[in-house]
Amino acid sequence: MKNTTISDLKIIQIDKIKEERGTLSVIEKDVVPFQLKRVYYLYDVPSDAYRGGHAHKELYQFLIPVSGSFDVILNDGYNTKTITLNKPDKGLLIVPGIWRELENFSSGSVCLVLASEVYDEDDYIRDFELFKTLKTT
Ligand code: T46
Repeated sequence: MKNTTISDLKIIQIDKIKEERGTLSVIEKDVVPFQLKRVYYLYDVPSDAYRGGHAHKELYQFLIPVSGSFDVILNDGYNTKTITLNKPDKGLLIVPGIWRELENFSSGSVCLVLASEVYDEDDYIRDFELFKTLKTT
């Protein structure tokens, strides 16, 4: 398990072109520190639902609240931090080795995720006690 901490997480400003006819945001290849291999998005999430509840061994992800808002609770085995994502021009880079939980989704919210790898269930750690043990021993 990577020896990463909460301080390795980053809020990244996404360029935007604001005009009277609306705003366009763009993410080019140097904005995130990985090569994109997958995009997925969460939507129609009930306000009382809980997503995540795992860590990744190798995966980097960039989460963008393209609509609405939600909270991301992050844990590195020692410390916890909650970040509210609510601006479509600000995304959160989550490095490997960080436990994440997503909750408090606003009505109609959409979480777009750029990921560094294709889907691989073997990259997940879904047991928090195991995660803590791997991070702290
Ligand atoms: C993360 C948070 C933010 C696939 O088949 N392909 C995929 O690319 C993904 C992401 C999921 N799935 C399947 C696996 C499960 O049967 O979709 C189902 C739901 O996946 P999961 O329970 O992992 O969904 P979340 O929202 O709890 O977690 C997802 C990502 O898995 C995770 O990496 O950080 O969104």
